[in-house]
Amino acid sequence: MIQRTEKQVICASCDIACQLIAKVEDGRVVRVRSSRKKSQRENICIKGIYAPQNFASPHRLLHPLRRVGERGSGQWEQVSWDVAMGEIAERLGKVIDRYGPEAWAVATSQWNTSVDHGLGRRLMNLVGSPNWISGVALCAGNTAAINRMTYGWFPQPDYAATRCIALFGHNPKKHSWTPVYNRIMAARARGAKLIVLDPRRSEMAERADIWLPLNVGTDAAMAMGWVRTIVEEGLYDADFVRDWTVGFTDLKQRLEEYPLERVSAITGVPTEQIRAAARMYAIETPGVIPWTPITDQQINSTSAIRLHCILRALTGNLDVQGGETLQGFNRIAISESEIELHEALSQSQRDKQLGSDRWPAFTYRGTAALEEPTERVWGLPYANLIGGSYMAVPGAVFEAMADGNPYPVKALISLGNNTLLGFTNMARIEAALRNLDLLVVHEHIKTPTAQLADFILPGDTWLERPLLYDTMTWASAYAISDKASEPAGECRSVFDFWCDLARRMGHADSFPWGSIEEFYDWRLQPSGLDWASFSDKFRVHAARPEYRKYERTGFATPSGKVELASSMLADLGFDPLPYYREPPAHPEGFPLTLFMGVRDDGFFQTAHRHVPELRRMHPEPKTFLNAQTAERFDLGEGDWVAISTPEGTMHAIVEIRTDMPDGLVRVPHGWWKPETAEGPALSGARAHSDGNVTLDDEAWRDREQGIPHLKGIPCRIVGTEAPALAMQQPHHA
Ligand SMILES: Nc1nc2c(c(=O)[nH]1)N[C@H]1C(S)=C(S)[C@@H](COP(=O)(O)OP(=O)(O)OC[C@H]3O[C@@H](n4cnc5c(=O)[nH]c(N)nc54)[C@H](O)[C@@H]3O)O[C@H]1N2
Ligand SMILES: Nc1nc2c(c(=O)[nH]1)N[C@H]1C(S)=C(S)[C@@H](COP(=O)(O)OP(=O)(O)OC[C@H]3O[C@@H](n4cnc5c(=O)[nH]c(N)nc54)[C@H](O)[C@@H]3O)O[C@H]1N2
Ligand code: SF4
Ligand SMILES: [Mo]
Repeated sequence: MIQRTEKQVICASCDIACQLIAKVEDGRVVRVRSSRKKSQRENICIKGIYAPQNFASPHRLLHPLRRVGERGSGQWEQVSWDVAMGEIAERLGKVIDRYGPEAWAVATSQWNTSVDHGLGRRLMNLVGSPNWISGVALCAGNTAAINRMTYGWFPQPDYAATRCIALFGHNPKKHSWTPVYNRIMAARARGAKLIVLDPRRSEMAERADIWLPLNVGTDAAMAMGWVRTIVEEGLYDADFVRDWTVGFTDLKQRLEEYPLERVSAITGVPTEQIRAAARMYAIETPGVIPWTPITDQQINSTSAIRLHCILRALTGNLDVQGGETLQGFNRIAISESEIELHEALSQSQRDKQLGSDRWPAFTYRGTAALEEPTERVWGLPYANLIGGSYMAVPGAVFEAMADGNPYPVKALISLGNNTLLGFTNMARIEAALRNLDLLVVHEHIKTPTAQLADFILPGDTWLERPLLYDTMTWASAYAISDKASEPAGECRSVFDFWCDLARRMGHADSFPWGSIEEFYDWRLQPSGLDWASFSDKFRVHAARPEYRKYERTGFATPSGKVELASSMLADLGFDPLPYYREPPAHPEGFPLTLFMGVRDDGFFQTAHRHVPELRRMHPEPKTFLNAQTAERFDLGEGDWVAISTPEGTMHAIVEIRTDMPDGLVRVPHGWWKPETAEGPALSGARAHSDGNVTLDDEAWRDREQGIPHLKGIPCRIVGTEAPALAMQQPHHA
C-alpha cells in the first residue's frame, strides 16, 4: 500500500516564501499545491508547481565533486563529504594563514539569506573576515540599509488597508511574486488607487489609474518632482514634519533646484501628469510605495530610495495602518542578526571591508552610527534587514580577487548564488574566480559558477529540510516549513555545511548543535517552547501590530527623527540631501539604451533553465524591441541579435512588442543553457548572460553604495546567427 501524507512547506524556488502543501507518497513529493482555499487567489506560481520535477532532474547534483583537470575544464571526480570538507578546511586555513582572514570571501543569494540563518557570517566574524557579499546588494538589501539610515527600519506596505499604491517600475505578475500580485489585485478590487511608473506599458501599467511612462533610469528625478509638488502645494502632514523630521528647510532649498519643468525634461513626462500623480499619492492616504528593485539598480539608487522614504514620511504614511509599517524584531526567537555575532569582528578587520572606503552606505563603516539608535529603539545593536547591512561591495571584492587590489582575496565560498552571472561585468568576475586558490560552490546543479570551482557540494532543497523562516528580518513574523522528504543522494543543507566547516576550523564551541532541530530548540528558547512544540502550535507567529511606535521610542536614527537630510551621509562625506545625477553620455556608436529586467515567468533569476516544463515557456533568451526600432535596424520577429555595450556582447532573439517605447531595449537576466557543454563557453553564459553587457566602472555606479546602473545602458544591436553551442549530456554523478 502506498503511504500518503501531506506536509506544510514554504517554497524557496524564489524569495517570496509562499506557504504550500506538499503531497508525499512513499517518502517522495509527488505534487505541491497552494495552501489557500479555492475561493481565494492562490499563492503559487509555475516555478513552485514544477519544484518536484526540478529537484528530480538528471541535472541535479547528488554527490560532492572535486576538480581534477585545469580550472573550468570540466573534469571532476566524486569524493566523500569527509574528504571534501577536510580538504576545504585545510586549504581555507592556508589562505587565511598566508593572506589574513580578509582573503576569504563568501557570496550568497537572496533566498539563501533565510536558509543560512546567519551562520556563515557567524563563522566569518569569528575567523575575522568582513568580506561577505550577496545578490541583496542589488535587490532589497541595499534598500533596507538606506531606509534604516532615514528612519531606522525597512517598512512593509500594508496592502490590506491601503488606499493608494505607487509602483516605481515594480511589476508583480501571476508568476512573478504571486503573493504580492495577489495583494495588489485585492487592493484594486477594494477600490485602492494604482499609480505605475514604467517606461514600458507593463502589465501593472495597463491596470493603473495613472501611468507615468518615464525615461529609463530617471526615478530619482521623478520622485523629486513628487516631493516638490507635495511641498509646494502644502499636501504634506505638517504636524508630522514639525515633530518628527529633521532637515525640512534644507530639503525645501534643494527642491528649488528641481522645478517641474526640469523634472519633466529629465523624465520625459509632462508636468501636469507628474503633478496629478503626486497629488493622488498625497491625497489618497493611507498610501504605500512598495519596495521596488528598479531603484536598487540605478546610478542614483541612494537618492531614489531616500526620496521614497521622504515621500512616505512627508505624507504621514509611516507606521500607520494602511501605510508603511515599521515592525522591528519578533523577540520570540533569537534573531539572525544576533546569530551573526557582529560584535566578534574587530574594528581593524571591519576597516578592511572591501569597498567601504569608496562606497560605504551598507558597509560596517556606513552603518556604524546606527548601532546605538537601533539598540535604543529595537533592543539590539545590529539589525541586518534582508541581510543588506554590513556587506562588502561586490564589485570591490571581485576587483580584489582579480587584481589583488587593495589586498588579495584568495578563497570564495559561494552558496546558492550563481556568482559569475549574478552581478555585473562578468568578464572581471570570471578573471576573479579563475585567480582564486579555493572556490567552493554549494548548489543544486552545475552552474557556470560551479564549473569554475575546486569543489562542488550538492545542496538539499526546500522540500528536504525543515525551516524556521524569519521573513529576512523584515516583518515581525516567523513561519514554519516542514521537511517533506529525505535529501536526494548525498545532498546536505547549508546549515550542515557551516557547522561542519566551523568544527574543522576550531570553532566547535560556537556551533554546538548536533542537528538543525537542536539549533531551532536553541533559537526558540525565548518562546519557552522547543522546535517540536513550537511548530505544532504555530505555522506563523506574528507579533501584534502596534502603530506609531516612534511616539514611544523615537526613530532608530542618530537624531531620533526621520532624517530628511541625512546626518549619516553628511558624516560619511556625501550630500545629505537627495539629488539627481545624469549618467555619462552615450559613447559614439551606441545609439540605443538597454535595461536589464522584466522577469521571465518560468525562471527565478539565473536558475530553472534545466527544467523542461519551464524551459518550454522560454526556450531562448528574448530581447524586446518596439517595431520602429526593429525596422530601423532591419530586424524582424525571431531574428537573433548581438547586443553590445562598451563592456561586451550578448545574444538574444528579437520579440517585437507594442509595450516598448522606441529606442529602448530589454535584456533578460541570467541566461545560460544547462544542456550545453561546460568548458570555455561556460554552458552558454558567454553567449547569453546579461553580465556580459553590464557596466561597472565607477562613472556608472551609485556614489554612496557603489551599485551599478542596470536601467539605462548605452547599446547597439546587429542581426547575427544563433550562437553555436556544443551539447552536453547531463552528468549522473
Ligand atoms: N547582472 C545582473 N545581476 C543581478 C540581477 C540582474 O538583473 N542582472 N538581479 C539581481 C537580483 S534582483 C537578485 S534578487 C539577485 C539574485 O541572486 P541569487 O538569489 O543569488 O540568484 P541566482 O544567481 O540565480 O542564484 C541562485 C542559485 O541558487 C541555487 N539554489 C536554489 N535553491 C538552492 C538550495 O536550496 N540550496 C543550494 N545550495 N542552492 C540553491 C540555484 O540553482 C541558483 O543557481 O541577483 C541580482 N543580480
Ligand atoms: N518569474 C519570476 N518572478 C520573479 C523573479 C524571477 O526571476 N522570475 N525574480 C524575483 C525578484 S528577486 C525580483 S527583484 C522581482 C523583480 O520583478 P520586478 O520588480 O517586477 O522587476 P522587473 O520584472 O525586472 O521589471 C519591472 C518593470 O520595470 C520596468 N523598468 C525598467 N527600467 C525601469 C526604470 O528605470 N524605471 C522604472 N520606473 N521602471 C523600469 C520594466 O519595464 C518592467 O515592466 O521579481 C521577482 N519575481
Ligand atoms: S511565487 Fe512561485 S516560486 Fe516564488 S515562493 Fe511562490 S510558488 Fe514559490
Ligand atoms: Mo531581486
